[in-house]
Amino acid sequence: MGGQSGGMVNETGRSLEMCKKSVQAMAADLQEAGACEHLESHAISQLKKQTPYQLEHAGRLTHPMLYEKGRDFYRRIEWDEALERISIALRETSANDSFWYFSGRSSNEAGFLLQLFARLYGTNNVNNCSYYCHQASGVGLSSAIGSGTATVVLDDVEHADLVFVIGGNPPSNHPRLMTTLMQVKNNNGKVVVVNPAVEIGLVNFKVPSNPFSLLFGTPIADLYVQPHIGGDLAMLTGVAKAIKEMGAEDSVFLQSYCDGAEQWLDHLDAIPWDEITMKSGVSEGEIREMASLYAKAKNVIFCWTMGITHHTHGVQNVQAIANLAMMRGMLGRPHAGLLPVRGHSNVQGIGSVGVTPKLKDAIFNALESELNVELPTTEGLDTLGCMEATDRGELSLGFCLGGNLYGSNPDLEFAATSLSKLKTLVYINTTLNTGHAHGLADQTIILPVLARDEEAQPTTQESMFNFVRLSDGGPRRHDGPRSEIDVITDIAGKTLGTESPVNWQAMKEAPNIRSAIGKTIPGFEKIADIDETKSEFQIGGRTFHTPQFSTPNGKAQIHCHELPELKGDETQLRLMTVRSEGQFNTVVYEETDIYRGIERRDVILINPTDTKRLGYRHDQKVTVKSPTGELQDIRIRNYDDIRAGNVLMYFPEANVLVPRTTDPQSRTPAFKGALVTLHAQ
Ligand SMILES: Nc1nc2c(c(=O)[nH]1)N[C@H]1C(S)=C(S)[C@@H](COP(=O)(O)OP(=O)(O)OC[C@H]3O[C@@H](n4cnc5c(=O)[nH]c(N)nc54)[C@H](O)[C@@H]3O)O[C@H]1N2
Ligand SMILES: Nc1nc2c(c(=O)[nH]1)N[C@H]1C(S)=C(S)[C@@H](COP(=O)(O)OP(=O)(O)OC[C@H]3O[C@@H](n4cnc5c(=O)[nH]c(N)nc54)[C@H](O)[C@@H]3O)O[C@H]1N2
Ligand SMILES: [Mo]
Repeated sequence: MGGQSGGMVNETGRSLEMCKKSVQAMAADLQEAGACEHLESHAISQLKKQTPYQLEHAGRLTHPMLYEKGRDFYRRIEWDEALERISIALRETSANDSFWYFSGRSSNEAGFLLQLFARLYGTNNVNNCSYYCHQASGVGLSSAIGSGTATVVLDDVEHADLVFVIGGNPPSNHPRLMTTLMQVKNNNGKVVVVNPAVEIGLVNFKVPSNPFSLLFGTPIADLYVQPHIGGDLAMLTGVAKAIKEMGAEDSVFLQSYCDGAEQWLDHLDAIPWDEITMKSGVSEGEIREMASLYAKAKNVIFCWTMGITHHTHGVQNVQAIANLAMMRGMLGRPHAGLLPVRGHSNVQGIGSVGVTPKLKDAIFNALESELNVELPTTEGLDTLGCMEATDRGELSLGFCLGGNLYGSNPDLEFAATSLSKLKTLVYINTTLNTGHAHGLADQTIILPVLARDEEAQPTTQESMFNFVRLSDGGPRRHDGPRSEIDVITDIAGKTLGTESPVNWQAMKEAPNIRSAIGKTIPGFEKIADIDETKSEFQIGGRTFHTPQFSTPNGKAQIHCHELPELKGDETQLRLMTVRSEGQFNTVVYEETDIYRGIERRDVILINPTDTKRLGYRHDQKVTVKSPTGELQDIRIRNYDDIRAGNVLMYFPEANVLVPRTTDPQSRTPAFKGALVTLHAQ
C-alpha cells in the first residue's frame, strides 16, 4: 500500500537501506521540546556564538517566537498574535518587496500552496534551495534534452554495466545508492569514480543489509580518478576526445538524434591534449583508461552531485556529461542515461509544483484558467538575487518555509547584513539553526511546525526518479507545532481575505490541494485521485526510454565549451566546502566525520606535501583567508587522500570564506570553487 512507502521501499517495491541520516533526522525530530526555553534563556549575543550542533540540540520548537530589533532575547508569543503580525506585515508590504524561500523537505502540498499564495499576493520572488544545489543540473539537462531531471528509473541503474559517479560522496550522503552500486558490481558491472578526494566508502563500502559486505566490505570503484577541483569539464572533454580518437562514437545516434554533433566533434579534434591535462590535472593515460572502459560498456549511467554543480561552470559541467552520454548513444533507451543524485528529500517535488521564480507556461496558464485569476508576470528573483536585492534595501519582507537561508549562503557576513535590513522575516522551522541567531530582521518570527512524518494527513513527495509517493504522516511528538498546510492556509486566508479566488479554508484538506495540483501541474494528473487509488505513479514525459526528447525538434542538443582555467597560483589552495558524515546540510548531528576519520570540524584537510611546501605542520592552528573572509584557529589535518593543491573544509562553518561568485547560467554559487591562503597565527 502506498502509505508504507514514505522512504523504506523503493519504486520497484524492494525494501531499502534504512539510512543512518533518516534515523538521525528522526531522532532529531524526536528530541525533547526545549528550543523555546533555549531562546528565552540565551541572549542573541550568546546564540551567535553557538555552533550548529548546539543550536540543533536545543530541541524542538513548540511555540511561536518573536525577536524585535534592539532587544536582547526572543520571546514567546501566542499563535494568534504571530499570525496577526505576519498578516499585517504582508498587507503593509508591496508584494514585490517580499521574497519567499523554500527548503526541500516540505511536501508537494505545502510547497504548491505557499507558492500559490505568494503569486496571488503578487510576487514571483519565489525560489527554493535548489539554486544552491542542483539548479545547474536542471538548467544543463533542460538545455540538452528539454527536461531537467533524471532520464532513468531505478531499474535502469540496476541493469547498468558501467556507472560513473562524479563529484559526490554517496556513502555518506546517498547510502541507498550504494546498495544499487553493489548490485551493479554483483552483476559484474563496473564503477568509475571522479573526485579530487578519495572518499573511502567509494573504495570499499559496508552495505548494512548484507552480512558479508558488512564484515568485509564491497569493493566499489574499479577506477578512481582524482582531478583538481574544477577540472571535470576539461577531463570530460578529454574522455570524449579519446572516444573520438578510438572511433568508438555512435555516429548513427549522433546524426539521427542529436543537434550540434558535427561542430562538437571538430571542436574535440582542435583541443590539444596538453590543454586538457593541464586544466583537469588528469593524465592522458588515465583519461584514455576511462574512455576505454566507457567504449567497452553497453549500458552506462552517469550520476553526479555537488562536485559538478557547485562551480561557476556548473551548467557546462552537466552539459559535458550529457554530451558524453550522447556520444555513445547512452540516452533515450533503457538501462542507460543521466542521473543527477538529488539533495533534499522533496526538493524535486517542490520545484515540480511551481516553487520557481518563473512558472512553466503550462502551469501559469492552467492556474490562471482554473482559478480565474491574473498571476504576476514580473521577473522573479533567484535565491542569491533575493539576498542581494535585500542588501540593496529593495526588499523588506522575507518568508522562509524550512531550511536555513542564512547558513546555506556564501559569504556569511554579507548574508547576516543583508537579512538585518528586512523589516519582517518569518521562519517556519522544526528546530533551531544558525539563521535564527544571525539572520535577524527588525521583527523576526519563528513558527514551529510538524515534521512531514508527524502530519495528521497523508502528503506526497517526488523521488529523484520522478516517482510520486504518498506518505501516511504519523502521530505528533509534541504539542505546539502545527502542520505546514495549516499555517500557510491561515496566513493566506488572513492576508487575502474572503475576496481571494482560493478558498483557503477548503485547502486545509490535503485532497483538495491534490485536486488543484492534478489540474494544474503537467504530469501530476494522477495525484488528484491518489487518495482513492493509493496508486503512486511515475511522472510522464521525463524518463527517456526512446530517443525522442522534450526539445522543440525532439533532438538532444550538444554544447561546445571552452575549457576553464584551473583556479589559483602556488600560494593559493583550491577549497571545496563539503558535508561530513553526521550532518544534514547546516544541521550538525555529530561533530565527528566517521568516514574521513576526522574528529572535529574546525579543520582544513590538506595534502601533506602542501603542508610541508607552505611551511606548516600537522595540527598547527592557522588562519585561513579568502578574499571574502577569514577563519581563525583552524587546525591543519594532513590528509593523504586529497589531491595536492586542493583542500577541504566543512560547510556551513566555512561559508564565511566562500565568495558570492555564481555560475552565470544557473546562478548557483561556486561552493566548491573558492581560493584560500594559510597564515601562521
Ligand atoms: N548525510 C547527509 N546526506 C545528505 C546531505 C547531508 O548534508 N548529509 N545533504 C543532501 C543534499 S541537500 C545534497 S545536495 C546532497 C549532497 O551530496 P554530495 O554532493 O555528495 O555532497 P558534498 O559533501 O557537497 O560532496 C561533494 C563531493 O564532491 C567532491 N568534489 C568537490 N569538488 C569537486 C570537483 O570539482 N569535482 C569533482 N569531481 N568532485 C568534487 C568532494 O570531494 C565530495 O566528495 O546530499 C544530500 N544528502
Ligand atoms: N559552502 C557550502 N554551502 C552550501 C552547500 C555546500 O555544499 N557548501 N550546499 C548547498 C546545498 S546543496 C543546499 S541544499 C543548501 C541547504 O539549504 P537549506 O535547505 O536552506 O538548509 P538545511 O540546513 O537543509 O535546513 C535545515 C533546517 O530545516 C528545518 N527543517 C527540517 N525539517 C523540516 C520540515 O519538515 N519542515 C520545516 N518547515 N522545516 C524543517 C530545520 O529547522 C533545520 O534547522 O545549502 C547550500 N549551501
Ligand atoms: Mo542540496
